[in-house]
Amino acid sequence: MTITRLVGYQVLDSRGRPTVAATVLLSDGTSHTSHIPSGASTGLHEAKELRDHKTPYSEKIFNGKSVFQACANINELIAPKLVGNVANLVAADQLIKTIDPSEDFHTIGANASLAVSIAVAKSQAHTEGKSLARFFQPTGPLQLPMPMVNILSGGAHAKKTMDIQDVLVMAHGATSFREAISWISAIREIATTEGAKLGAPTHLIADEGGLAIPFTTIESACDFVSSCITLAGLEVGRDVSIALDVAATQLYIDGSYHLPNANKVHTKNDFIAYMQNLVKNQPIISIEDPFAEDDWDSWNQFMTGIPTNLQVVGDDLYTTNLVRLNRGILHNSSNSILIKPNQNGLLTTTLQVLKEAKASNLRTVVSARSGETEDSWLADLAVGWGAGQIKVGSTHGSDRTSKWNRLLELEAIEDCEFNKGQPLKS
Ligand code: 2PG
Ligand code: MG
Repeated sequence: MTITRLVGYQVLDSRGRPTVAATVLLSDGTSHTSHIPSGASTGLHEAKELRDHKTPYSEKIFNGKSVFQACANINELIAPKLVGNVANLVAADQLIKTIDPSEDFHTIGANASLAVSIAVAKSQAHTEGKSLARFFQPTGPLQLPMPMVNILSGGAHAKKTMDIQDVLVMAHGATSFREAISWISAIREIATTEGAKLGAPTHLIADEGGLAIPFTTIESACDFVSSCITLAGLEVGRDVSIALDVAATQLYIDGSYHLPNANKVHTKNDFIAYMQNLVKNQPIISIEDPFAEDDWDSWNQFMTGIPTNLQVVGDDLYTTNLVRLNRGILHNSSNSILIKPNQNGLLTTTLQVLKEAKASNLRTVVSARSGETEDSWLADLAVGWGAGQIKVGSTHGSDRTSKWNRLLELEAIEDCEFNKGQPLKS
């Protein structure tokens, strides 16, 4: 099918902030739209989102956060070269790279590049009569990823009610995706009731639909979530375990790690020892960004003293960038990577990073951002790319449920297997 129009325009994300949308119109009269997410705890090495505080479009109403220039780049730079072509993801991504050859898409904006990349992928999938998941994996049973779901939020997602960004759960004892999600939504509901008993405002939710209950220590937050798992009638460690996103780049100031709620400042060596004890003493099976994005030494030292099978995930460390991933593989910095397409800027090169990680036996966790929309393409990518896990925030808010519900739909209508391949730490 041929592209007859490509239109970039501004829409709103789950934080009520502007974000980029792109719609491809095809010669059969159909249209295919993508919405782009946006982070709050963004890594320094991410591909660059273009916002109008740096462009001539800068205006007061969105305080420089509008994305009119990124949309104009789609309409003025990319559309004239794509219209008239057959919808083809690989060709579109190559074309975008010739329009902005910079490594981080700082010229046109990674929000512009990714919007087009996804809209073209959806268009090509449609042309081939497939869902986006089946476009990437045409035959064989689809693997449904293990969900990693937010219960408590802190850090940059909840005005620092906790020092760390997320306490999440993984229902590794569940036998299907729907069972995992139903267990977790029960735990999330119990956390609301139990949090209210502590006097927390549980009717207010954080950026990713999690509860922003204040906890002074990481241990007390983990104990709270463990008690909610038990109250749901599930066994901690057997059915459901804890995952953390420390988002430690946000805690790192002048070479030390600052935990203001715990009233502690740790040297690097202290913080490594603290993290090693934490993962031994709590039912934690996965820990993301325990150290800052460029503190490579701490990552490497941490990896030498951790329980077997603990999952150590690099998010800000890698920023879905092939060069940084290869450095991490070489130095044994982690055994898992978070994959966020908007940290990279294009679908084809994001997939390349995921494939490289898999080839090096790193576990892959496809992830949404804290600013999301109702678009559910991430769920299809996680499945079509065979990622082991998916993280899209909590079970609240249609920006989050759109992804869970799409995965539930795929489980209901497709030939699927649930990816339980997550050995427990010992
Ligand atoms: C993260 C993400 C999603 P943000 O750190 O993993 O939780 O947050 O999108 O704000 O970077
Ligand atoms: Mg993270």
